[in-house]
Amino acid sequence: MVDVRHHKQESISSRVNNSLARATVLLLTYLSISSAHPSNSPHQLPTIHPPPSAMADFPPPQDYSHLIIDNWFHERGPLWPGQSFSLQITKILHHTQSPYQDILVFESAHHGKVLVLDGVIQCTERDEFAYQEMMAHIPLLAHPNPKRVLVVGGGDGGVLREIARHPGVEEICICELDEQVIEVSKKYLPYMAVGFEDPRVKVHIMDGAKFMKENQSSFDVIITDSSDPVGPASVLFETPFYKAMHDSLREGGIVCTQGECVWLHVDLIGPLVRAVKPLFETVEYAYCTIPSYPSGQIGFIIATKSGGEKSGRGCKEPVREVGEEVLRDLRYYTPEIHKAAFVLPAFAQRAIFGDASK
Ligand code: SPD
Repeated sequence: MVDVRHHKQESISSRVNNSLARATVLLLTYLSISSAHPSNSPHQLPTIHPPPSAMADFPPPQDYSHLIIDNWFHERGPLWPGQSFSLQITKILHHTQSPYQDILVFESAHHGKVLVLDGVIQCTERDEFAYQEMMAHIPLLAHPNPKRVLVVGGGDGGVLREIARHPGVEEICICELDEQVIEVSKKYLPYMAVGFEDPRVKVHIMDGAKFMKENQSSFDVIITDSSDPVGPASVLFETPFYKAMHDSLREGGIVCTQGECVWLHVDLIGPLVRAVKPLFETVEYAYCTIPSYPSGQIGFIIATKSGGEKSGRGCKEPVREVGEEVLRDLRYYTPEIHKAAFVLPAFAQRAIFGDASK
């Protein structure tokens, strides 16, 4: 006899899988078509744009104006059900939809300027340094000699600003899909977009996975500064993307990716860490506190490729000293907080690594 309940569940899940597969095919088809045109900035390589026919296939972005009520922005979303963080708006500086997403910049009453993409806070002037410093300095200082660094996403420039503090880094590539995020950040958020001014920075307006495929065994550190796994960014939280990062690393290379929040997302983080473990020599998780992200915390998945002089050591301790003049300018990262960031509360340690003692 056919178990109707099981059959029904199966057909629902196969429908979901089919639509996910269709969406992925659409996205990949879209991302794989590109053409080059020159850029105006002296520091940028020629930028690469999809042709208009491909743009037509991309799902139109939604308008998130409904999150603004009586001069307050309310961050409501499916990844933090039943809770909402709100900021008082004193002035809306920019609100448009790019071909990819809704882009909002506003001046807030107590958090300075705020960048919001598809209704989700990406950075506030008051606390952005916590995330950007940790995301950049943990992998860079866990690597003995990083020369080539890739940033995937990160169009506001904040992570670039932090990487640029490292004199030993020779080249910093950034792959950002949405050129408008870069333009808007340069106009309204110069304290982060200053990162684009470093002459070592090369900008590629294209899909990170495609870029990595074309640049195998090329980078010492790859940082994926993405938004959350809803819509186009969801592929960045899947194993094929980690495989692409692994293959684009040099021996002993390190990846550091936006790893969501243990209070809200251990059910996403645990399976992802376990899924990518066979690809890398070490896979670890660190976090920082940051009041304007959901539940006040965000983490990083940090993984190393085998080989290199520090093989097998993982990233829990810095292997180089950062100069006094650099440390003086940092507001969150210290060598002590580098180590402390990997110490997880018991529930998170168990859920992600299955062991509370480490
Ligand atoms: N929940 C929001 C997570 C946003 C992470 N990316 C922020 C980009 C800052 N450069």
